[in-house]
Amino acid sequence: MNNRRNFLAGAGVITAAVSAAAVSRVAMAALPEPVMQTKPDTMAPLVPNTGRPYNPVVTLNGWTLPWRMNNNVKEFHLVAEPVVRELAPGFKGHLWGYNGQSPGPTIEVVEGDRVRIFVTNKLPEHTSVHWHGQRLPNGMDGVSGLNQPAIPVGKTFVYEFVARRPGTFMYHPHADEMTQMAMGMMGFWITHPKNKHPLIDEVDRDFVFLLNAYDIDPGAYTPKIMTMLDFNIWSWNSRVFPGIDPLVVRKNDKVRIRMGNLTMTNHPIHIHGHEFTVTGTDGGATPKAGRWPEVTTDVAVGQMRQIEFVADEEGDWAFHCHKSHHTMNAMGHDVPTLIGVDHRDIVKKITNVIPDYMVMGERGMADMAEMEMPLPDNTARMMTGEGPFGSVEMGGMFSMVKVRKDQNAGDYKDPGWYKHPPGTVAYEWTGALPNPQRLVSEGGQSMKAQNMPAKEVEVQIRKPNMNGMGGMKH
Ligand SMILES: [Cu+2]
Repeated sequence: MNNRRNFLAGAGVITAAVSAAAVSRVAMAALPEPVMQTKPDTMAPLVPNTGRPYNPVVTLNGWTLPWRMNNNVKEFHLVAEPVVRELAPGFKGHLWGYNGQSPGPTIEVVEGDRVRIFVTNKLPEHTSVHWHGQRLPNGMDGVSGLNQPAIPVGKTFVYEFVARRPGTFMYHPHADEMTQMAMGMMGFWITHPKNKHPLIDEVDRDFVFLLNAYDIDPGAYTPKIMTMLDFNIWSWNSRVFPGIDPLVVRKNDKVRIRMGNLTMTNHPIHIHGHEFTVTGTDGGATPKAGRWPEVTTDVAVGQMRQIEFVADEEGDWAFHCHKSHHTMNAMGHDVPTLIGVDHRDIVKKITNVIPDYMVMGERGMADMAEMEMPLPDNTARMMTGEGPFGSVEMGGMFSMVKVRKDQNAGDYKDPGWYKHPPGTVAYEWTGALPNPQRLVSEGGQSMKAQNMPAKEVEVQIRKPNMNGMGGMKH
């Protein structure tokens, strides 16, 4: 979780870097000094002090890359390199990224800016950078082999183009893509409108993050790069709940959240307590006639979505991917459903042989959140996160929009848990419970009575090596 001190420290790092970059003519002929940032905290928005003005975004558990102006060209320096990223407290990944982190820093420019990006390759193999969604000269598009030779190990290439279209974009390698994206190489790009834009509203808070996924065995540090679909770490900006910072807003703020999907499956992103509209994609601002209220929007692979809403309901509102296995951390999932099976006797016998043996899910999976099973070092609990009423039983792609009436403008620090007004929290019924009529009478609406012969026992025996049974994946 971030706190005010981290914000100020982050802002300090960035300010120092910007002023250090304002140097002599000789130095201007050289590369801009790369700025590094290795902490996983959400850094304060980088307010521009050169170039055209704009309202900066906030990168969830990330930061914006400082630039220097060189004869009216905005110069950035990206360094592609191996990084150690804390995915959640106690869980680190050995990833690849840019300038000390995965994802790389957010790049923010203004429509009409001429942009020059130096890319230094410190990876053990060649790379390139594709500027997803941009209008640019073909030779700047970054597909290695097609638009340019790949950037060899140890070399620096220069990309230069005018940011022609305002909107929400991203960048990622287009060389050995499956490996490099599975290792965490990606970043966000915002082109702000240069004038008031009829389809781009000014907002009070503007959050950005990338949806990404890894396959890291519990106890391991390096993602398995040959995984195509069966990922086990579902992250936002290479962080998993409870490591993802909340999106903190002031009541009645107009809020924009921009997301891009660089995983290998789609993510229905869902907000509680509010409705939003999708106001733009990586194709640009959505025409007003094509906007409608939603509480969930599907972000398909390679897509970006920007959603907007007025945060007019106070509270701690869940904000998450609606695929329930994407709000869990690493787990074994090749296991049968055991709900309703009482196997206490057999477990006792097995634990005589294997002391750590544990049966999952005979009453549902909720006991996973509190399980006492020893975890290997360097992993995140499958379902976790302490809330004001107990375990939140979540992991992965889960965070909260925290709406507070007393949050100051521009203040992103976590206000703690929402204090519910008396009488507004679900409570236990302590009166009499009448017997439900429908369950007592056989027949009526009951499916069991109408369509199925009543059985005393509802257990299916799985025989090994039957087609479609043993070893079946989800
Ligand atoms: Cu998802």
